[in-house]
Amino acid sequence: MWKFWLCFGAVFLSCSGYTWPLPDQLSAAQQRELKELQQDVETEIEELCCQNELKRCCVEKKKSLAQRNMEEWEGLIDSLKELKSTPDEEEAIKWLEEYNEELRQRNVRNAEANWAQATNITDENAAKVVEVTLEVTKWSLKKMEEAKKFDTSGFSDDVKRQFKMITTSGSLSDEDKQRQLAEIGTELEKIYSTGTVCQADGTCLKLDPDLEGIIAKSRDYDRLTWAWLSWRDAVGPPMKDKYAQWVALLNEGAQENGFADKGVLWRGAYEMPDGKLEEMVDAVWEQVKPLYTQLHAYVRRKLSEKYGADKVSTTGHIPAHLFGNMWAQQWNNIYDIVVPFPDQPEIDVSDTMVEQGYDALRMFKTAEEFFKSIGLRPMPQVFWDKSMLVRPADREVVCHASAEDFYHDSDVRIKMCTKVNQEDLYVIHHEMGHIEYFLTYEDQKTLYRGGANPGFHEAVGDTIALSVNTPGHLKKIGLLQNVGHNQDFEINELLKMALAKVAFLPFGLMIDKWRWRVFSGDITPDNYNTGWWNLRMKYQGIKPPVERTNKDFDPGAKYHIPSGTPYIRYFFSFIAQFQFHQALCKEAGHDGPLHKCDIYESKAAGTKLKNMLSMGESRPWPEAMKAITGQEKLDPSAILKYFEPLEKWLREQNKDEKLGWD
Ligand code: KAF
Ligand code: ZN
Repeated sequence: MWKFWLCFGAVFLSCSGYTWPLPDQLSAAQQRELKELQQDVETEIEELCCQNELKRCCVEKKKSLAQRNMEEWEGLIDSLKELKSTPDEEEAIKWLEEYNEELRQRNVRNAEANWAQATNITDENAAKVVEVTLEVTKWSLKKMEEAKKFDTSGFSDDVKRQFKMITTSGSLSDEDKQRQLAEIGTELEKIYSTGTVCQADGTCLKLDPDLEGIIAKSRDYDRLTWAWLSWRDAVGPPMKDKYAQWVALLNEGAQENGFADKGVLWRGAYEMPDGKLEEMVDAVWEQVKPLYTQLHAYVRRKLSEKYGADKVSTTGHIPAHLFGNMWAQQWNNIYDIVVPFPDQPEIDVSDTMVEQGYDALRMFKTAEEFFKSIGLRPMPQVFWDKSMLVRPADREVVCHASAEDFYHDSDVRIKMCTKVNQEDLYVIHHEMGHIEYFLTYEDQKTLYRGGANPGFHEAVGDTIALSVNTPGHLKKIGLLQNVGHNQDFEINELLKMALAKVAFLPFGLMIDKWRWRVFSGDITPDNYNTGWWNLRMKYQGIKPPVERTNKDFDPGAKYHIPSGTPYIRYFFSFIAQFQFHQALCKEAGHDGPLHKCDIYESKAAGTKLKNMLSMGESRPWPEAMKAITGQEKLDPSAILKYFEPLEKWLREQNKDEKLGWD
């Protein structure tokens, strides 16, 4: 009834053709389960024998493995036969199969419409996005009603999970309101993406690369104030009323479906009882706050020395426009101002990249090479054919980077306005992490083609970039010539990392604290801006460089607000990526300090990562966390360990400083 070919000697070695019995009296789900087991066994056999050992002894090994697995296999079939699902569940499974296929086809169209608009902003393309969104809503509502007719109480966990996903919705029932919501969404994003600032001499500047470039490079206090303020004045006020309408409609949809507000639904992605997510991130923040406070005090002192004590007090909030980043979310662009040991070898590679003639394509190839080196997939041809890697000259586009899954034939793409510098090399790794996740879970059911939670999706590329950005690795790929081997160099290295990672944490936390309160009605449209700045001041210890009022709408100047993208995922990611990094480094056999680890070429680390990625969204995130780190919790001990030497150094530097900003 079954047969398998074994490896016969080195020359005629063949690993395929391992055929297993699949009894047809089993349900579709059971057959699928068996097929999955079969695949696992085959992979194991291939890895054990045929890839590694082209030797005769492989035959014996394979025989015994096959024998053992056949016993397990037959046992499994017997137990499944006894456990036959009920006719109801059979029907539900069949319904789900059709659902997943139709969902996939709709996702294809949805992705195409979004892509067309994001890479060519026109009224026509916007109208198409609205139409497709309305179709999707209509279809999901219909399917939700059908799904509710099943009594899922006796179904298996996997079937229940899918039904829960299908029936959790925040859609409005009224079609006019659905349309209004979709239209406001595209308008807000358009205001942001097409926003420009014109100067007295008639030249007009875009956010990317012009205004962001000024904030990153200029060291002129007034010029910085001008760029900071102009961007906010250009896009904030035109958005404010629309944003309030948008919030009201989202809340109405949530409430129609039995939720208190849209924030509850957003937090639902983490599958924790409401309130627990905020509790978890607050607890994590409390643990990393002492490190942030040290970094803040050190940077504040340096900025005060640079711009004068009249501009930057050494005891209070820091003006928000001096961090080299439009939103003060990452501070690495002012590394030159705060560098602890300027005489140590340079660690920023932006200039070298330009000198070596890097362009966007070469940067993407560099990133791809790393992913391949640990055994992840190369970018498919369609990726190179269809991605948008630089800003096109002839049309308006959404320049904020993104990765898109088109749900067929490994069609995956990145859209980005790449500039040749180290920051964008990092963003490329970030985006390619999304792509690797897409490719690794592409065989999952459509409903499960997502991250274990949204934070996992954000953490993949960043985890890889933690290796790439080590001076050791940058030297390996020829971007650094000299690497110091002393404590001063290490402090420089860790400080640069902290400017990107630690500085981000309170920003990553406050954005959705603001939105959760906006959704709950705690912060009303009259207080949008005050509420925003209260959180910026409290968590980040920064303040607006000029007085702001509630006519301003500074939240709108950050992409994720007009685009309606939840943000707590990034806070989660910035903690989790250090946990992942630590686990993968262990797998790669790294020993020594965590910040020196580079998992380049470690197939063991790659396999560990791949196993987690392949789960997609099929299980609650703590299980995925366990698969990669061995424990289930979001845990800041890895990031704290990583920065331990820096924290010690900062404490010493700050011993005479007043810490904090109240
Ligand atoms: C992350 C890393 C470094 C710095 C800063 C961050 C946070 C954040 C920021 O403020 O810039 N980073 C991004 O926004 C990167 C873009 C993205 O990859 O996260 C992108 C955002 C996006 C764009 C359009 C629609 C929705 C979200 N996310 C994705 O492309 C994405 C998200 C989930 C699954 C697949 C792709
Ligand atoms: Zn991302």
